[in-house]
This record gives sequence, C-alpha cells and structure tokens, in this order.
Amino acid sequence: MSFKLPELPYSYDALAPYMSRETLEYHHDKHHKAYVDNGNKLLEGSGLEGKSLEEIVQGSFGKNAGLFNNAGQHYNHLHFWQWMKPNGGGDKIPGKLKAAIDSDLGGVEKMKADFATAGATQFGSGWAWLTVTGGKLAVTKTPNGENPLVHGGTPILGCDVWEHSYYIDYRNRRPDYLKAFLDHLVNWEYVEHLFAAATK
Ligand code: MN3
Repeated sequence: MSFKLPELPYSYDALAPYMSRETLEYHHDKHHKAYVDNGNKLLEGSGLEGKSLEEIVQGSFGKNAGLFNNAGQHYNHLHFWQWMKPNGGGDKIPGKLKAAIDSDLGGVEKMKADFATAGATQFGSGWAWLTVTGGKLAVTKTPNGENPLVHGGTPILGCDVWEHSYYIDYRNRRPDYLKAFLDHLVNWEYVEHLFAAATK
C-alpha cells in the first residue's frame, strides 16, 4: 500500500470555536501531509510494502524508527479527524459503549476525568487513548507517534496532545483543549463503531 492524505470529513470551519480553521489547515494540510509524504519515502525498501497500515505500524515498531514514527502518526491522524465532529462531545454516548464505560472505567465522568489527566500528564508530545485491551476498556497515554496497537490494544478514541494540535487556539493551556475535545468535539458514534468492531 501507499499512504494517502484523506480529505477532512467536515469543513475547515466546522469545529470552531473549539478547533479553528487555522489549526486544521496547519495540522491536516502540513503536519499530516508530512507524515504521509515521509512515510511513503521510508516505506520504499523497508520490506513492509504491500502490508496493511496496521501491519506496517506493528512491524516497524522498535525496528525502523523513521518509518514507525510516520506510519504511526498517519494511522493516528486518519482516525483523529474522524474522532471529532461539529456539536460532538458531551455525555451522549451510545448504549453498549456507555455500559462498558460504566463497568470497566467507573462511569462516564470518571472516564473523561482520567482521559483528560492522561493527556495533561503526557510529558512532551503524544496521545491520550481509550483502548480495548483483552476485551476491556482502558485509558492510557503514549509518547510521540506510538499508539495502543503496539501494546496489544485497539485504540477506539485518541486525542493528539502535540502542541501543533492546540497551540494556535489554546496556547499553553493543554487541559482546556482536552476539556473542549471531550465536551464539544468527540464523535461518540465513531468511537462506538470502533468499539463494536474491537469487541465482536
Ligand atoms: Mn498531530
């Protein structure tokens, strides 16, 4: 396969005021595009050509840092655009996913608080995650372009806490960005879709 930059699933203005056009233009058109372009160059001759994106991420982890960083970030950002939608967030969580959050993570409020803490305490660049690992939900965090795929899990929600994701809109206030993401941006239907696929 080769990596391709997707179109955003909404307009550049659709997530304002919680995520601005300027942030999406830089983050999608420049940062994600660079992961795609660099990933395609590094994929050539890597021995992983012809594999799926998930296989490339897992196959390069710990072995080919350049390819892993770019392929991992391509995977993360492909989903990140879909993990958000206009008028998203809040507590309108589909029933089966909500039941699992209640039983595995102590309820929606606790899950949101733990997710926000994971993102706020990731030192430097990285991601906060809601994952399915061994059939159970968990909240985790990873540095740089890593994701739960390389730790035996399936990511169903992730928030990019690299500064390029929030500095234009929130400056240094990463906790405010995480709160806005959870309260106003999360596409819980897409999270539920990934949850169903990971637990069937
Ligand atoms: Mn990013």
